[in-house]
Amino acid sequence: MSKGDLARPPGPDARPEPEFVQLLTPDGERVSHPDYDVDFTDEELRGLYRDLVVIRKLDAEATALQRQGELGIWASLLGQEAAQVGSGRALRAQDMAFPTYREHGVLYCRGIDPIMPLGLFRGVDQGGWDPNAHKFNMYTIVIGAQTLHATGYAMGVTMDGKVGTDDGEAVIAYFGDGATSQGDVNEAFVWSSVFNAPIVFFCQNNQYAISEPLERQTRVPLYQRAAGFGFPGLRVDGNDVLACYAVTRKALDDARHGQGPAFIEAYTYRMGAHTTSDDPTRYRIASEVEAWQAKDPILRMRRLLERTGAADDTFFGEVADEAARDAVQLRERVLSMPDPAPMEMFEHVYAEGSPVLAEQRDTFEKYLATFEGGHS
Ligand SMILES: Cc1ncc(C[n+]2csc(CCOP(=O)(O)OP(=O)(O)O)c2C)c(N)n1
Ligand SMILES: [Mg+2]
Repeated sequence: MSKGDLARPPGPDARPEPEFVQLLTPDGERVSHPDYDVDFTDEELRGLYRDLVVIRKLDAEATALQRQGELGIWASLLGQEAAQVGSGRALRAQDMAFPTYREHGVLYCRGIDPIMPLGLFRGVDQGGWDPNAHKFNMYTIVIGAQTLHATGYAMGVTMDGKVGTDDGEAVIAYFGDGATSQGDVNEAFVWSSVFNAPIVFFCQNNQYAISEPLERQTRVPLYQRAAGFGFPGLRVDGNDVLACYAVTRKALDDARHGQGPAFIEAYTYRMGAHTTSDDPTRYRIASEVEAWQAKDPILRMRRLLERTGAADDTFFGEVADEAARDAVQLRERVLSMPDPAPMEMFEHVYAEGSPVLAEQRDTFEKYLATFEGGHS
């Protein structure tokens, strides 16, 4: 067998549409599903549309800021807005979320000021915030690590007796398709399953782990992995905000009532680069991206609102203006972030300090002192 025989199955543009839960087609047509038919009021639909537009705009602004040298790096959510808004709006106030580095939309839906993670990407702080204050854990860059943190947290929720009622707490752990190959994630599945932890594993399958396509992570649909661990798994159209909301709400409610974990595979597509350090034209072709643009999560919501008369041009114009204003504000606030003094990076690393850190601190301090005028 030659190396060329390690053939890949067809890529995500050539594969037939997978089976998944869908409530809104790319044409903006509302379809029903026997298990997940949620009724949304016109106001709720307009609210979801607004969320999608605002986070896309904020995300685009952050990408522009990085391109202008104002952020060190940015991980864009372009294309994944529906997965994030749908699941993010499905969370109840008492639920706890564990994000990766890309969950800006979930963060926004939690009611958190979108400026919060920007200090991390600008390099002026270490991205620390109080997870309990927002019920939103810190951004986690170590692939898959947060699934174990979330599992431990969820086991703690059970031990605290906060499971089994309508106002019980549930946990959601976000991760990507690539992360499913990590040992941590598989360990999280085992632990959460055998301890019946109140956790929803929300996998945004955006088809790539940097340049590695899905075919290099799995030969079975990801959601089918759940069965082997002993909990339900399902696939949802990740570009359909209504379906993402419906399946996540149900899985969270089942978890809070003591029915244990669930795995949701949100089948979506990363329309931009992995991060601003990446050039996706090196590993994927334009026609693939174009095929997914036709399934755009925002476009289909707009079509639905137009089709049903739930919104008019005045509304669409107002939302666009609001998003633009939010983006300008975000920019102004990023530009006015003060630069920290160089030595500040050693603070808040450990609550009680550490000998290794102290040594690094001393070395760096001596190094800075070699410059004329020392440092502040
Ligand atoms: C443990 C670990 N290994 C490798 C990396 C480098 N890395 C950063 S993002 C990434 C790909 C993640 O892909 P996926 O889980 O699909 O998430 P996505 O970025 O597509 O949202 C890798 C390998 C890392 N951050 N942590
Ligand atoms: Mg991915």
